[in-house]
Amino acid sequence: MGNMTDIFDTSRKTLEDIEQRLEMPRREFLQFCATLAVTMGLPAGAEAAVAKAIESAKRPSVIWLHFQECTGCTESLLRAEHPTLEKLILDVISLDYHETLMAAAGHQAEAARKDAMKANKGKYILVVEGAIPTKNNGIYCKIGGHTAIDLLKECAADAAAVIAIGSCASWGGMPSTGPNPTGASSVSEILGKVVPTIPGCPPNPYNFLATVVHFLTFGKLPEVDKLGRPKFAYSRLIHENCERRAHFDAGRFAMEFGDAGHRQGYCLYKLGCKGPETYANCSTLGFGDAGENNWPVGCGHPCIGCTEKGVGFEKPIHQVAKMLNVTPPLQYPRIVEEQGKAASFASAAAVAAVAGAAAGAAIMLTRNLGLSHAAEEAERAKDKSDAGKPTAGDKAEV
Ligand code: FSX
Ligand code: SF4
Ligand code: F3S
Repeated sequence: MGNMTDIFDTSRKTLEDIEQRLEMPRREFLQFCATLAVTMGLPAGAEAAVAKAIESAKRPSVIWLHFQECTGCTESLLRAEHPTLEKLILDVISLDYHETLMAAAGHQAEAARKDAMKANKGKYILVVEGAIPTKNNGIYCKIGGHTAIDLLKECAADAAAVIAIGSCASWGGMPSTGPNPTGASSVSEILGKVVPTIPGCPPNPYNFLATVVHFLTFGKLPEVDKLGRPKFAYSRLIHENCERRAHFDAGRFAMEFGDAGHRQGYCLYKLGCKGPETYANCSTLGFGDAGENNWPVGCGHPCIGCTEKGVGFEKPIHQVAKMLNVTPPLQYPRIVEEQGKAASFASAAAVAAVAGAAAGAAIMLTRNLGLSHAAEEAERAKDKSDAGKPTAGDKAEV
């Protein structure tokens, strides 16, 4: 790890400078900082520290490697509007090597990587997009004559921090599923240690931006879980905060695409939505500022669990999700009083009412899922007896 005081220039610029550099009104800039602070789950007032960090004139060098993937991670970052990637490149980080975006090619590109590594030894952030093939000595992904395994190890050795972006780099992603013909592996597996990961196929660009800005603000990456996922983004199930959750609790489900329930925005659980077993903040943080509901379930498609190893690209799309818990959504009133605070009669009554509602919800849940699973069992039994004949898919009927 490099010395953080070497990485950041502590001389601060004024908001006027920022206004000019980012071509963004200062009000909008401060709003952007507040949004990132909220995304990171920082306490009120932290936006000032975020703003100061972004104002810093010296930007950390970023070397971005591409291995087995579709470049969707970079594409999703290009679609982030606050700030656009150009602004991010020019003002928040110094993107010194990125194969998709750089003009250089061939030997020039190789030289750019070596130069950036040498000039920023121990100080650069290494971002890795894509899985690393390991079968047959890693020959399935080579750049400039070097295998992805060797490139990753070489670049990680002198990095201040390594971030795996996208499900491919985080846990192997789509290339690692099925028979995994190339032995696609994650960054953590190759480096033999857990690195911060931003899974998603593609991931939400704001989770990446917030992670980098956390590094800029505090000189360290955010707190992560045992899989390396920043807790601010991956500690809750999608299902806990889904806008369709009330329909789920009430037992209102879309049964097939385009039916009346689907058109009315009912829950997509019976169409195979994996929100109940997928940890991510998709239901609370829309993608790319394109407006409300800009995420898979918001657009009417079940979540396929793209962030989650063992779910995304592994479980059949119409297979119903495993219910991991029945935690009420965040927007519901909490049901446990904080310790040390006396509960008033009114709040005790409210707690009792909510607890009752939660118990009722759990009963509804069990009842609805019971119906669903019973219907699926019947469907499966029917499929077995109809073996060989075309079936109606996995659509459950109640
Ligand atoms: Fe693609 Fe990235 Fe998916 Fe993988 O995102 S969107 S295949 S996670 O590495 O480019
Ligand atoms: Fe939302 Fe899917 Fe949960 Fe239904 S099952 S509430 S669509 S996350
Ligand atoms: Fe992926 Fe599901 Fe979010 S498919 S983008 S984890 S809603």
